[in-house]
Amino acid sequence: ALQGGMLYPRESPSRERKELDGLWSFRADFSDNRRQGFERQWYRRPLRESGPTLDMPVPSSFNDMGQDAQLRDFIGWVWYEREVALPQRWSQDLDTRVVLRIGSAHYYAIVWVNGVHVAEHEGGHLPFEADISKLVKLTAQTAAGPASDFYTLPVGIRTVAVTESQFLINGKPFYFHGVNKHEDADIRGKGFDWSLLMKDFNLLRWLGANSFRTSHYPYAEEVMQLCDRYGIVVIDECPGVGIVLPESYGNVSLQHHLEVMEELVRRDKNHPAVVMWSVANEPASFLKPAGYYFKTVIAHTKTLDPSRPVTFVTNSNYAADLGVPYVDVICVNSYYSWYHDYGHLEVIQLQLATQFESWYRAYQKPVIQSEYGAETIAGFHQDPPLMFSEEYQRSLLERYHSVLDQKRKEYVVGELIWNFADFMTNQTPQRALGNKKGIFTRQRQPKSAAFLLRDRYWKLANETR
Ligand code: BDP
Repeated sequence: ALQGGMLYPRESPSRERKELDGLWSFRADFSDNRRQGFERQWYRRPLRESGPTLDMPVPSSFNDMGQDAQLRDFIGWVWYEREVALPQRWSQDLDTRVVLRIGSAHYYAIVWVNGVHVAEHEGGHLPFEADISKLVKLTAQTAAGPASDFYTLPVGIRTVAVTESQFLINGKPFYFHGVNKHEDADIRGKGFDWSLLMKDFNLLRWLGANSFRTSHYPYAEEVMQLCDRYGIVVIDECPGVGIVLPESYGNVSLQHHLEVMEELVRRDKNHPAVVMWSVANEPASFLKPAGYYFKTVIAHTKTLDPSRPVTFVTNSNYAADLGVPYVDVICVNSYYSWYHDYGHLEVIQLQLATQFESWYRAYQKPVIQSEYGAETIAGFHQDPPLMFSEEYQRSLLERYHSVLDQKRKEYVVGELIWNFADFMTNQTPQRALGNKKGIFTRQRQPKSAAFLLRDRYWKLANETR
């Protein structure tokens, strides 16, 4: 049986390799006998035509990807499908051998290419392969003629506008109920990972979030692509965080900032998910040169992209902020009863209402609560609430929400929790193994505030539907 070997696929001057890892379409066969897929021949047409499919990263554990217990516990046939565009010479050059290799598939695997059965393998772990040269050359004869250059770009069309008190998407008032994220996880840090990304998107869906801010830097392009597909609205932030020293406002920084905005707009302008640019987070916008600086960066960004509003995220005092006159939407971060008045949850409502009223009175522009939150160590419980306990985070959120509920009837157009998940930071006395303001842990398990937010976001989603 050991005819020929099975070399590990290595590239060489005579061999090319095409990686098929990434997002696949997926469907578990939940039918009673688990055999509906075979009976209805799901392999003959695109899987999505058979019924509802999920996006599933390969390689990954499908059981662990979502928030659905039925799939978490599922054992039985599952179907994976992926469309592949082959380099033209693979399908046209008659001497080129094309081999499909599966590194490992648990446990019994059947493989079809264009509806044709090409391989079957029992026992996971070990590789198996199929020569599909004939098949792909046959398909090539029947397909698109000679190609010069092909590129596909999924697009979506929508409008964005801002009035004195509203954020409009397609002419309809939009309320941001979402999160601030980070590209961060155990071990991989910011390293891109499909499994992590899918898990995060499944959590966003579970939460009922409709938006996030890419705090505090542009995220991987794959993230933006998923936002387009899943209808998650994005405030796209550049890495302008920490503009706090007077030197940061010099000409060299300014020129660089303009260049970075050019790069960001160039990369992300075709994403319908992006509805606003953020040019900075928490700069010292009360310093004298901040006025000219933000006027210039914002004006430049608007020339690059006249179709989207521009903002930066402030934590300065409304009366002292020299940059906010130039933004379209006021994004304010505040940490009442966390970085001030420690433990005094009862001051939040008054302070928050005053915050909103002051900004609105001064500028008559829509306002977003772009950060709020509390450090919370999962599993710490205290009642009455104490700082760092899950009860404190809940309580703080509830108090913010009561004010948001009044003001969103007027001019507040969004709320983004700080943060989606716990993340690593440098060491300071404020941080217990990193920033713990996540509503999920760094391992993506919910703290009790996540359930509170979930109820709220789904209510908000249903209200605006
Ligand atoms: C805000 C910053 C954010 C921090 C957060 C915090 O914008 O990056 O992580 O405070 O301290 O000021 O948790």
